[in-house]
Amino acid sequence: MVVRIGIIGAGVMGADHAKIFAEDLAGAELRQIVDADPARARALAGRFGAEAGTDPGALIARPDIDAVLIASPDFTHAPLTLACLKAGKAVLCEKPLSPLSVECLQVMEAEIAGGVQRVQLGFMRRFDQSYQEMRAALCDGLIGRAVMMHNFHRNVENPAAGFTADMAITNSAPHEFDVARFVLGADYVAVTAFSPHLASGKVGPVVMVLETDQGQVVTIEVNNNAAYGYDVRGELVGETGAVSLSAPLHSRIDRGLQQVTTYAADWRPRFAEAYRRQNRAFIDFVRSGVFPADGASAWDGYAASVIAEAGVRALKEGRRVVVDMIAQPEFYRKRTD
Ligand code: ISE
Repeated sequence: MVVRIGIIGAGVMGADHAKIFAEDLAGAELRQIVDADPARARALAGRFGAEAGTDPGALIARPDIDAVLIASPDFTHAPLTLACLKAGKAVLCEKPLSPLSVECLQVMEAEIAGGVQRVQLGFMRRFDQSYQEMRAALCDGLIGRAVMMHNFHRNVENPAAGFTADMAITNSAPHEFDVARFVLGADYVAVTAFSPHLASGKVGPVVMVLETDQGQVVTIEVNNNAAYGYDVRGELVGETGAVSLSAPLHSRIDRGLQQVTTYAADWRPRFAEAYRRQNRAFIDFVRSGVFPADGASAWDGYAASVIAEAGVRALKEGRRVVVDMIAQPEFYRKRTD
């Protein structure tokens, strides 16, 4: 079965997903790309021989589209996911599912009411080889019981005018919130947050300390104005050993008494293979109806949103905030554990 895909949003991530579905994966066919900007939709659709449009509702309603990739602005993710569920379409939604946990709950309620799991969330780091090896080392007992996980997430500069420290928590940090849950198999119980000041007046880094329900500590630094390059690092510390992430490195220049390696300008090269694996898993999910073993569900989207809200409050109020999650519904337990 060829999975016929529609993409909502023709920005950076819409374009990346369009290329993956159109050129990198067998079994997927790109039918339509819509964007609020008709010229942007036409330009991207034209590259891949897909139709262009501006109306997400019309795309979701098309009987010749099986599955929808949502890559529009964060605040549209939950309403569009709900529309897809109503139309019985499978969805791969870019993170976050919503910046508001209450909207994630609405998505979960709608999915549960439909009785079939259809929503996969774009937490692609779960499919990254380095995080997978980190998790496997822990599961295989190579480092003993996990004690701490340290995470560094640095972007060259923040994405757009209007970016705030809160958005570092609701838009960038969800990757770490999710992948640390994935690696540790734990949930969060509390968070504390700090934001050192930058003399440049730009949005400063946000540093969070999270406590898990298994007594571990997770540290997260998100710096959206690191200036020097896109840099993601991480280390999982166990009682008898530790595992560090290692970014793929294809070359190194030695000259003038120096050894030089380069950084990419954004996250796409670092996680290119993870995106391909994630989207491959989504295609398999649409065909088989079996939710991907490593995939992030609407429940995982909710978990990331709840911790993000607690992180924003912790930063604003300058105190430790307790994380208040609902119990995991049976519907997600059966399929994702
Ligand atoms: C962006 O939205 C992403 O999803 C990237 O993966 C991340 O590195 C970046 O910080 C986010 O703003």
